Amino acid sequence: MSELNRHWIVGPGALGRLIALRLATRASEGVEVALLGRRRLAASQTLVTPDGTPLTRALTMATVDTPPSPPPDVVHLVTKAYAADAAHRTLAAHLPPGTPLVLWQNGFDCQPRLTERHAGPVLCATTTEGAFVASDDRVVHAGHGQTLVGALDGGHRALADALARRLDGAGLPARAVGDIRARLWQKLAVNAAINPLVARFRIRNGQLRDRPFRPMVEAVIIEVAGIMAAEGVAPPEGEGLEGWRALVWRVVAGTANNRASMLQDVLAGRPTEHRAILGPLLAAAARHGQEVPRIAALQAELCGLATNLADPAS
Ligand code: KPL
Repeated sequence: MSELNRHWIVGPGALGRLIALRLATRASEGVEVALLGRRRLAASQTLVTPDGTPLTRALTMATVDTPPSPPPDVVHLVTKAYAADAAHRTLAAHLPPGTPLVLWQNGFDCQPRLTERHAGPVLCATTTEGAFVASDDRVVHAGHGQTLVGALDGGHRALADALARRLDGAGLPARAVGDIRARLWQKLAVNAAINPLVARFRIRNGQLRDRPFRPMVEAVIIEVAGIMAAEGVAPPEGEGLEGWRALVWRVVAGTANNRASMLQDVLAGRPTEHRAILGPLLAAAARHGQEVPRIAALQAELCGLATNLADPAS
C-alpha cells in the first residue's frame, strides 16, 4: 500500500477543518491537503489546539465542482449525513476509478449506499474528537478523542492501517478495526438516546440526567437495546440493556456541558441528521417486527423541527 499523501477533505465543517489542519502539520513528510466545499473559505486557517495553542496553516481551497489537480490519494467525505450523497455525486466525475473514499458521517444511512456506489475502496470512520467552528478562518479542537476506521465488510485492511497511521501521526489518535459496522451502530445508539431529546428541549447533554428528561432517555434506551439485540450488535462493554444504559449515561456524564451536534444544528437553523440516526433504527425495528413508539415520536418531532433538505457539501 503506497503512502497516503494527497488528501482531499470534502466538507469544511468543524471536523473537516480539524482533519485538514492536523494533516497539514505533516507537510514536511509530503502530505498535501485540499479542503473542498460549496464555497471557498479563507485559505489561511487556524486550529486552536486543546491546550490553547493556535496553529495557522495555508490550505488549498476548492469547490466540489471545480476540484484541484492532480487527483488525490484519498478523499475524506466529511459532510453532514444528509449532504453526503449529493457531494459524492458531484465529486465522483472528477475522481480516477480506484480512488479510496473515507466516510466520516454519523448514523448508518449513506455508508452502505456509497460503499456500493463508489468506484473504489470505501472505509468508514467514527470519531470522538470534539471540535467547533469559531469563525470563517478558525476552528477550536475542544477535546481529544479516538478515531476508528474500517470497511463495512471488514476488508481493505492495509488501506485502513495506512490511513490510521497517517491520522495518528498527524495528532488524531486512530486505529484500524475489523468491525466498523458495529462501531457505527454503537455511536448511532448513543446519538439516538441523546441528540433528538436535547435538540427538542434545547438543553445541554448533562441536563438529561434530571427530571423530566431522565425517564425519556431511559425509554429510548430500552427501544434501542431491543433493536440492537435483533440486529446482533452488542454494546462495547457489558451486555444487553445494562450495557447500553451504562454507555449512554457515561457519554452524557462525559459531555455534560456540551451542546450536542443536533442541538447546534437546530439553533443555527440547519437541517438535522435525524434521518440518518433514527431512520436506520426505525427501518431495523420494522424489519424485526418491533414496536418503537418513542423513537417514532422523536422522528416525527424532529421532522417538524427542521426541514431535512439535501444540501451539497456543507
Ligand atoms: O456525538 C455527540 C453529538 O453531539 O453528536 C454526543 C455529544 C456524543 C452526543 O450524542
